[in-house]
Amino acid sequence: MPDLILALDIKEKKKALAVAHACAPHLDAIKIGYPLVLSAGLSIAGELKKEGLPLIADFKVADIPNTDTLICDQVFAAGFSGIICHGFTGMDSMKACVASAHAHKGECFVVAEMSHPGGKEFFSGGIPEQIAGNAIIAGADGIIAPATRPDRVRVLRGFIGDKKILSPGIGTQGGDADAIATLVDGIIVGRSIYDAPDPAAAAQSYAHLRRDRKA
Ligand code: OMP
Repeated sequence: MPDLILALDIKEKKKALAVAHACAPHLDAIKIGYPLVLSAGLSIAGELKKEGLPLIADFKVADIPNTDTLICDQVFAAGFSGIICHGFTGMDSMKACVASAHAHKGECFVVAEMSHPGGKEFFSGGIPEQIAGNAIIAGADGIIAPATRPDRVRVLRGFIGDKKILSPGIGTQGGDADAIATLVDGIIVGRSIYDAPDPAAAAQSYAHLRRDRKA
């Protein structure tokens, strides 16, 4: 059963910290990216770490290897334990992100196929399969694959074996958590939790899907 990863895409620092704190008992990890870091600064990672949960940096890193390394090294130095990068940049760029992650005892996840409607325009025609396969060759710890298309997640699973699949697109984007839970290792949920009238209760509503942490 999958981990529950909160996508904390809130711009206001105070609100972000409050939502993280309220939801923390019901989460397995928190993912932040440009929306929060651009407004609150990278040091927000240190504050969120106080919740005692793994922190994933969603910067969808997509550059030449040297720049990727410069980005990833700063991310891990700030306290993150995982990074999301793109795979269309090629094997050398992916390897740079993986090397930085593993040098810091962190994890690297590669976007294989995106969850939004436009994600089908270029993440199609065998490309996601190729990215997923290359991500594994590059040593990545897993891929990002769309909860909005469980059939595609099933296909991509065939290319990555027992590496992790983290899956966004649940709730607001239309994906069904129950339909995807048995196929993936982590479900990523943002607005359906943080925009709910009671974010903690919304996070708790996924409890039946989460791995038994004591098992
Ligand atoms: P909600 O749609 O609000 O649940 O948020 C989904 C989160 O997952 C956001 O942080 C997105 O940036 C992220 N995401 C996708 O929605 N689709 C993708 O294909 C990939 C990601 C991601 O890499 O996390």
